[in-house]
Amino acid sequence: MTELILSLDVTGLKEALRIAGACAPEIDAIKVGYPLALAAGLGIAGELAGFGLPLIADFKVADIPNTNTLICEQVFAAGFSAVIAQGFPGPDSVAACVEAAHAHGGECYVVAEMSHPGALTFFSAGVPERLCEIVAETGADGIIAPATRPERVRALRALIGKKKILSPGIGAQGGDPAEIAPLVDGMIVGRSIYGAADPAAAARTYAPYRR
Ligand code: O7M
Repeated sequence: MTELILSLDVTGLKEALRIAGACAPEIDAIKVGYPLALAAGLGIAGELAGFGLPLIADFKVADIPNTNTLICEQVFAAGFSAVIAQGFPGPDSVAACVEAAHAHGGECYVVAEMSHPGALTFFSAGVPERLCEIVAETGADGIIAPATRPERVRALRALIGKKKILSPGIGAQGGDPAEIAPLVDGMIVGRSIYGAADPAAAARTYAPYRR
């Protein structure tokens, strides 16, 4: 099953609810990041709950373990079902997110490699591979890996086995859904859906890649 995760990076509450409502039948989850959470507050999770979809908090949590715990407690108390953490602060910081997520029946994903060109400045030379080891060590639920580099997704899949891969970079960043969908568990798509004149119709174009 390859899920379609709408990255709802809009900054107006009404716009967010309109797009989420229109797209809900066509998608499997909604990812909320800083643009919408900073604009609308963490209560956005409660506002979106009515659509009945899993809500992923993309706060790329990257602090010391105690602070990560405090952040994740807020995320899950607000009603999110998953959180995304950075792995580079180290295994104890990731473990804090994983423990908070699992204590609430939620999930934690770790960014293994980012999708933009400049990501290779630091997400290279064995770093993503080491981050996958941290995912295994901490019991995290999966990784974020770049749809813009399918060959890297294949390499990271070999390391993480059956854990989930959620993959951004499709559409606006050039990633091809036909190529990436068979490799991953979730396609993260933002602008090419929420920026379309008809977001629901845009979301429907991904239907052939949802297995
Ligand atoms: O489809 P887009 O390019 O409009 O949006 C992609 C979304 O995925 C957007 O919310 C980004 O912040 C996010 N993202 C990336 O684009 N690249 C990454 O490497 C990682 C993420 C992400 O979701 O990290 C959890």
